[in-house]
Amino acid sequence: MSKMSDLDETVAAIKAMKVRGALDIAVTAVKAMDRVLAVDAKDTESIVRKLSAAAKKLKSSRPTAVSLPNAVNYIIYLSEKNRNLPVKEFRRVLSSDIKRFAAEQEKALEKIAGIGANTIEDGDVILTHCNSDTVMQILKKAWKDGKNIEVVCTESRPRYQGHISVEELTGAGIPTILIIDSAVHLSMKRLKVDKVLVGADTVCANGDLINKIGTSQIALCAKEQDIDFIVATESLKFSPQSVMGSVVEIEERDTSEVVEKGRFPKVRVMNPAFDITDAEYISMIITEYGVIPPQAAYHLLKEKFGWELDL
Ligand code: RUB
Repeated sequence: MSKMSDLDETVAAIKAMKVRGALDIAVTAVKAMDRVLAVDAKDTESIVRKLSAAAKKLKSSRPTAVSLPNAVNYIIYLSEKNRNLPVKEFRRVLSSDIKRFAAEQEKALEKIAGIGANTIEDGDVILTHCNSDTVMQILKKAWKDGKNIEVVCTESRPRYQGHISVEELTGAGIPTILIIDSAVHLSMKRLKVDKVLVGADTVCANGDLINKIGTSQIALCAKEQDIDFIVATESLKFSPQSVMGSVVEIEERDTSEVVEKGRFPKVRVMNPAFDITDAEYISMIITEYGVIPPQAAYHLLKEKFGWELDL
């Protein structure tokens, strides 16, 4: 069997969720593009073509988190802008732009951790779903700032990303409670949850949130119990495509993640990986630019993605 290329390995790792979480997926993808720059090529045009083919493959690896196309399209935009440069110069400029872009995402995460920690109060009980690096950074920062918090993690079936959150939080010394996904409503009451804090795969122009399956049910429970439902996300996860009317594709994953193949031969098994939470259930969105209401998503998009939107 022939050895997989570096790019194919990255695509396979994202598909298999060895690399997961919207931000990590985006940063891993642009780093793979940086390595494409180094492959043999006689002129700039052939690298531009290779980058564009790589972008297509990377974007097809997982369909829902918009951070992936946003990041990859940005690198393609830069490559188009610089395509008249001699090959050596093109490589140098693009590679440093990619590194700058990846570093900016790290900085955005750090900034959000600081802003997010300010929204947390001493004694808060916070419920989170799945595993968002952005949420983890906020919780760890709040804890480090001396806020005595307790975190409730859902399992997040079928892939149990909640276990990753539990490991991270307990590793930082934060008191943590693990619940099954269907115990959210009961636990909110029993554990006196003060806030829900989740990450994002995509934020649409109308402020709707797309995140791990089950998020929208948690938002409904929070609304019913008058608990703040807060989203933490880098601006990279806002969708310019949604401004142009596109609907975000919800990933359907293999049903073997839910039940072994052939167990219920006459049953249609479904495995949607994400769902949509209506903007009206969201109290605020924490971004690296500060805390905004979901209704401000369109303005942030125009500001941030002007280069792509051409509006
Ligand atoms: C992960 C998920 C996370 C967001 C945000 O889904 O829904 O909440 O991606 O994560 P999956 P982050 O496990 O299917 O990738 O803040 O790390 O970008």
